[in-house]
Amino acid sequence: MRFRKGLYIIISVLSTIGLSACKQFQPISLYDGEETRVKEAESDAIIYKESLGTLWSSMGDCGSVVVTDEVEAQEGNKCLRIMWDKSKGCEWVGLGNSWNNWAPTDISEDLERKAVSFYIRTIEGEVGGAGIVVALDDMSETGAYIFADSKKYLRGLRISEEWKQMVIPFWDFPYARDEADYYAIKQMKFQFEGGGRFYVDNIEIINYTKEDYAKDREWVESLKPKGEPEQDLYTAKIGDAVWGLGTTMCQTFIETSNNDRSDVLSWKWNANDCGWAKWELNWNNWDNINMRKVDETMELQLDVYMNKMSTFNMNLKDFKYNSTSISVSPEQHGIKNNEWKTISIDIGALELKKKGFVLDQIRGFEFVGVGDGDVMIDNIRLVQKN
Ligand SMILES: [Ca+2]
Ligand SMILES: [Ca+2]
Repeated sequence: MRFRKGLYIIISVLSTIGLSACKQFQPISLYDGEETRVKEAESDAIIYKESLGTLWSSMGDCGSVVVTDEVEAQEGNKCLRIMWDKSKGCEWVGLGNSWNNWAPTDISEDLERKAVSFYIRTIEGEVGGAGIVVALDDMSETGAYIFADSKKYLRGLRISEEWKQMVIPFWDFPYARDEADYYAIKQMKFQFEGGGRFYVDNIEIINYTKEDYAKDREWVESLKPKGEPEQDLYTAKIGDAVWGLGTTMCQTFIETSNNDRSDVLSWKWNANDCGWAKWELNWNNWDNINMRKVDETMELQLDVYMNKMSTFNMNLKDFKYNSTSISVSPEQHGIKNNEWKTISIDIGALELKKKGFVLDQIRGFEFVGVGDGDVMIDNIRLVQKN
């Protein structure tokens, strides 16, 4: 153990040095240097780099995993070509490898500072995501499984023929739910779902903090052109995107955190004797919001947590005095007390065009409390329906 600790310090120091030489969004590489001591660290971090080594795959008649140099690798000369079609009747398809010579690895202290990272590109064309579930398996073969959701983990908007990095933080794996023992992790696995044709390179464990994650998501956000169909209305740092923050006779509306989330909107109101339990959200600096590409294939989603059963309305408005109201209530959306729930509102059903909305001059949502209520709201977004 003492040796490992020492080694870790060496790695940390070298990583820090390495980092300053890298571009901001490059992963911290543990093995760039020529020093042999650094090379020893490979077993701590690498799942796939150039050759298969102990990487195993189980694809049956449903696909293949091969090392190839038929395209330019993300790093080095070779990458993996992975093709699968689970509908051909395989119960399980996937691959796996240890990053620590199959010894039990205690990641309990790394939960908030490491991540699984890999690079991915399509063989041809562009897709929104890949059916890859990443698992961290413990010594009893119980794994914590998480979907490699492009919307959360891809450093980019879509998977294309360009290499893009997918980074899945250790802290997001559901160890408790899946009863996986993070004191004794044996290997990382990919489980493939649906169908896919991708190249993958540099699967490894990298240093990665919540600050890194926040920066990555902010950067991805900046890639989104205005007027795109998918829009984030609120995830964190509400800033000037709302009016109505603070405490009045009718309500207390603040940005706060609760046990398992930071940066959520907390809203308590009593509109029984008072007509001003409301706030308004504009996610384009109080300028025109372009919803031209937001059509019936899309839905509005928000995460809602009710400290007590509450009903409120969301009035969508444009700058031309058009308005339409959406009601949110426990009965309509199956919301239970003290539990986060993602609710979806069908945009098509709002019939914005029919109502004469000027779709590139949207003002935003006005939230209006009914009776009295106490809710938290997070992750308001416009997304394609599944
Ligand atoms: Ca490679
Ligand atoms: Ca949030």
